[in-house]
Amino acid sequence: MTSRDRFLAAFAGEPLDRPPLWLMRQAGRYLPDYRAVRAQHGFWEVCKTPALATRVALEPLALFPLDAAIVFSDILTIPDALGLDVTFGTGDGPRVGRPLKGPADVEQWDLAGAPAKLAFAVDAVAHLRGAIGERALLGFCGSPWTLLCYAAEGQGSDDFRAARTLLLTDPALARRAMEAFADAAAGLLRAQLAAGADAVQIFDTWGGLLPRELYRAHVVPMIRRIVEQLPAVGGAPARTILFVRGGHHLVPVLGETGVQGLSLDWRTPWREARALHPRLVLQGNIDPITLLAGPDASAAETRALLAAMRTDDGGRRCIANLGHGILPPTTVDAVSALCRVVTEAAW
Ligand code: 1CP
Repeated sequence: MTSRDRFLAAFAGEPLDRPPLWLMRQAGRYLPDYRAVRAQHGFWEVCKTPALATRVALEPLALFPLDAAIVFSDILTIPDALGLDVTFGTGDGPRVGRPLKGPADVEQWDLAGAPAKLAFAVDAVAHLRGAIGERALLGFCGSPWTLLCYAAEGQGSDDFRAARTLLLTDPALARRAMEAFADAAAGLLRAQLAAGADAVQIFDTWGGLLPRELYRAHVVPMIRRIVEQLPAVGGAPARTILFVRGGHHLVPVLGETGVQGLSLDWRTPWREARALHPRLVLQGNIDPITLLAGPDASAAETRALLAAMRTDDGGRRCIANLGHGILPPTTVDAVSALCRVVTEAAW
């Protein structure tokens, strides 16, 4: 079974020889070649130069037996393309030059011009597709809610109170902004699928900040809005995965988004999610901190996860991954230990 076949079989609900494996944020700051590239080039420059984006996306595939590549880009490409002017300083997080302050801002966002400004994130997919052989390929975007968090706050935050307040004080404006993000995201994902992505992941990093009923009322329809704009492939719905960080309390309503797969946060018990969603692909969900605890801890945690996966449905519809992205101090040895347990799993 090739890596790509294994990944597609997980979505088709077919038997697996073992779960396919990839790792959120598998490219990036924990890798030596990535740091070398970043010493020479700005972050947007790496994203917007297909040869550089491909080089950093390939580095983890050369080091680890991963079944899938994810295009090198960022969720904040969409607000930047709409005109919010996103920059990354050295060391700190993103800054939004033109944050969302009121209705007049949304009126100025350039939805019509976004596809041309996002063409680099489609070219990067096409470039990577040609370089990864029989591996699966993922495109991605940020969820409209998580993009609203950065747009309203203007920068990173622990609690994103500007966006959460906006949702309560001016839900109509929050909705207009999220609809713009959803439509731009759908356009990007459609183009990435057409350029050779096998699946797309929607990152809702800050979805877990919302209580269930607010999430259901305001965010679920926005994820649906994206999913409904993606074309079917060979009679089956486009392969979509939704990751909601801190979203344990939201898992019961996430099926209403229409996605085909859920990427579970590390705090969500695998079996609880499986009981709620027997037909969805589940992905996850090793705690990234486990990797900081070293190779032995990583291997033990991975074995426990595989045991939980195997008890349901004969181990189908599973993707081995982390419960959030790899952290910068992670060692190559710890990642290797995790990968070895998955690739040697008896299924
Ligand atoms: O070199 C650097 O310092 C830049 C660090 C970096 C990297 C490597 C940023 C800035 N973005 C990325 C790439 C990236 N971002 C990828 C592709 C790499 C891969 O996975 O292999 C992906 C999928 C993302 C997604 C992303 N960006 C998310 C969602 C996933 C998650 O981790 O929760 C979020 C929230 C962002 C915003 C962002 N971009 C970069 C930073 C430092 C941040 C976080 C800002 C904050 O603290 O709020």
